[in-house]
Amino acid sequence: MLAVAQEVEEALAAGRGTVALESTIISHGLPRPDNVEVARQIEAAVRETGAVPATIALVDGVVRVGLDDAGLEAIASREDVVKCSARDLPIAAARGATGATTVAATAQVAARAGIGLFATGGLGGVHRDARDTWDESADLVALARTPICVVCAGVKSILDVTATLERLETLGVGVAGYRTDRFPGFYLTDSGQDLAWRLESPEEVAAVLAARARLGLDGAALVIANPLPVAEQLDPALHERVLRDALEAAEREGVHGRDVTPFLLERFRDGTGGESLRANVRLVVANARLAGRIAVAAAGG
Ligand code: PSU
Ligand code: MN
Repeated sequence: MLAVAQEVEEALAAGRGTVALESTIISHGLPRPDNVEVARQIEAAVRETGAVPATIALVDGVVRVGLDDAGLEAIASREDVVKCSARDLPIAAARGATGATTVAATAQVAARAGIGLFATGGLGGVHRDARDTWDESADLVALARTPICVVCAGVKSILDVTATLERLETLGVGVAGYRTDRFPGFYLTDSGQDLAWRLESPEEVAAVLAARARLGLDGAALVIANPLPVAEQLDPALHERVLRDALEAAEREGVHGRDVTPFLLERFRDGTGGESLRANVRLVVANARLAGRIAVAAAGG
């Protein structure tokens, strides 16, 4: 039920840098038909650093660690792709279904396969109406018990960022800014929240990962928060406007459960004339590149 691609298996056996990539961003986070091209771009960004990409997804009942081009096509274009968090994977796998893995599912599968680095766009977290809805992404608890390093542009800006940072603290998930003292805001460079730790290079991140392992504190994830450069962020005023409309629409239409995040991202795309999409692609590619560089440094250069 779990198949590691030959290239990934060889890289792991040789101790080469390997980077896990999630697939929900492809199937549910980015629009067709360009999403498959973006998936290839993300993999290429990892390869440029000398590391090996391993996109993770469920294809016809098999959890694949490393997809070939047909696998990427399937996840990007098939109509029957289910968004799978960790809890969904066994059910979907037993049924022979095809599914895309969220951060929660990808992180857990990657760690099982022995992969130490993971790149995504923005983590899931605490939703703005969580006091009433209890909507908090399973990404948070999964990271609390998964020994992996995740490179992301913070958490999605549709969320309650302050509450999400508090939850990450409670759950024992390490958070450090990459060349920044401020927690990034996904589409925005800066979420407005300060960070306690700042790391300056892939080597410095690799040293933290080595220390974590030596201290036996590798039960939980380390989040490396990598901001978009200011010149590449979404216009903050536009962001504010579209966010308000998107949240109102979700409430009006009674969207809930795993549909919330894809719904809000799609509203953002429409409301910004595609600007949010371009920012999302830029940040995920940048995160894949940084994860590759960290993986190579952690593997000894
Ligand atoms: N990052 C992106 N786009 C996405 C996601 C992350 O740039 O679509 C996905 C990830 O798979 C993440 C999921 O785990 O959104 C969060 O969904 P939820 O809020 O339902 O846990
Ligand atoms: Mn949710």
